[in-house]
Amino acid sequence: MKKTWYKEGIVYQIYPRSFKDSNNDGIGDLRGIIEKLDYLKDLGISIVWLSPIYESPLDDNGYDISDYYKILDEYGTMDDFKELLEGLHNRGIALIMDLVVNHTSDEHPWFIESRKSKENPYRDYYIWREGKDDKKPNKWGSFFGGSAWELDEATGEYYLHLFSKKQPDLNWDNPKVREEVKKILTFWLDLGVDGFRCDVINIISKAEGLPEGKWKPAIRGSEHYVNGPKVHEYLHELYLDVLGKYNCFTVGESVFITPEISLDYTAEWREELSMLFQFDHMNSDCYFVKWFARKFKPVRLKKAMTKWQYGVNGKGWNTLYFENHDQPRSIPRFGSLKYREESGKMLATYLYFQQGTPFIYQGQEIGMTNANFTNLSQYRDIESLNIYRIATKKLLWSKHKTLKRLARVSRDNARTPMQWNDDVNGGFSEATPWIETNSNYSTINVKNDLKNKNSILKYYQKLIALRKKYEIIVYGDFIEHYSNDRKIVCYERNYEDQKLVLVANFTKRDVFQKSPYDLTKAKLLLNNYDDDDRVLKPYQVKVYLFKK
Ligand code: ISL
Ligand code: CA
Repeated sequence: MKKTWYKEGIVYQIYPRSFKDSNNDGIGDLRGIIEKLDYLKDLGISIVWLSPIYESPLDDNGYDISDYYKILDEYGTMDDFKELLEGLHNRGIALIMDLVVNHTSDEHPWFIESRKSKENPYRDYYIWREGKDDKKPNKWGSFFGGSAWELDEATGEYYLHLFSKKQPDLNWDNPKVREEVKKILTFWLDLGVDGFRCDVINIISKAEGLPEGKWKPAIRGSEHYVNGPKVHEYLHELYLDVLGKYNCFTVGESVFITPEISLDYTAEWREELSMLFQFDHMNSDCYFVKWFARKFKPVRLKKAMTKWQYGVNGKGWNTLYFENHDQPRSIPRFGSLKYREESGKMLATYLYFQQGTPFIYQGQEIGMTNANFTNLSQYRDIESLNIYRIATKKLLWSKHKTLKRLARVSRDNARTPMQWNDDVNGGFSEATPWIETNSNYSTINVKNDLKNKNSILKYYQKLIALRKKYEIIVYGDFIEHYSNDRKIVCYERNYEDQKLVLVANFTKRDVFQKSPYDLTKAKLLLNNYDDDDRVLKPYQVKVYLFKK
């Protein structure tokens, strides 16, 4: 397997709107990130992924871009961006940008032109269709609920939007669109960025004729664009014409995908993408989509994680993540609020000792928890607001039930301001933030965690340092033991003359430690408790190193 910097790297995702506000307007910004560069360096991460900072009307917090070459005013200027990039590079940290090119904003000049007339030169940049007998062209659904089609008055035709109606899908079959994407990539790479996180990249190619979609538990119509007919051709074209000429890396967000299919994107010889995000483990507490809840079971999480380890290791490259800006916080989800510190450390260890590139989402490293919103007015996320409307009006869920569901799964759970200290608004801003701060900032914050030597943050620093020190954590193989055990986790990694063994308790009760090896013969590398005996305390995790 080829060794590369991005396999060895540790990524930290910044959601700029909620990271740090430098000018007290309640909105995080680039200068706020610049203030925190040393924090990132001390954490030990080596790559930053910046969620979108481009000009946008913010219908979907920047995942609706109206100018790919301009920084949103609220976030700063191009000079601020250059200073940020230089500040990161000076500290040995790479930067990857979010590339959102399945769709643009409806306020992008291309779409403004496109909707003007059927003859407009930009018409074919997007996907327009006539209605069928006064109805929508087909029954495809949007990821955010409702139809994926919107009627546009000017020409009487419908345009496709797999996300909000302010996010029209680009027509990748138009070579001009692909040239525009290459121009965008080249522009940012020439500025010095080190790669891209490619938003919903496996849905850019739609089946010819846009055939009717079958109703499925997932999104209606998705069988006609998930890993669509030309997706590999288009990604390979981007690689040949642009990406392959730079020492950059790409991580593609991919929905409804299997390990086998993922290799078609990431096997090195394919020359497409470096790695993918997948969602299987995100379904360990729901069915297909998060709105259909089921109880979290550790064994489901283990099965999903292990499936990807076995399916991809040695052939492609995995990503390791539990959190991002679209997911609720992982501690209340997979761990326990009662054992916040213990389970936060255990989850990190279980995840980041597997093979793949680690992704840490801002606030995860201090064990931030869900927003606890109880009122609809507290939510900002377009998906949450849409779903609330649909659930209460169409599915006739009660308001109470819908709000309870949102409190558990809403994307806003991850978007509350970063908690820096116990000053007003957690030190994020002196002004009222665009979204409420979690009131637990007085105890859960960076300042406290830096003072306390047993904090989650200190533990993350230690874990990251270990990943940098031991190649086995990056490149070792992965073998799981006791995969059907509902309480414990145990896996090993092997590399050259070394073996790592991880044992962990995924429950709130003491359990007896199991291991296929005599652990008394190994060196204890990491432990989230002080004691090391044969009983695993609630959410205890230990990692041992053997020299063969
Ligand atoms: O968040 C989800 C469900 O709650 C996902 O279905 C999500 O919409 C999907 O993973 C795509 O996400 C990405 O593209 C969206 C954007 O809203 C997300 O923030 C982004 O991560 C549209 O650009
Ligand atoms: Ca600001």
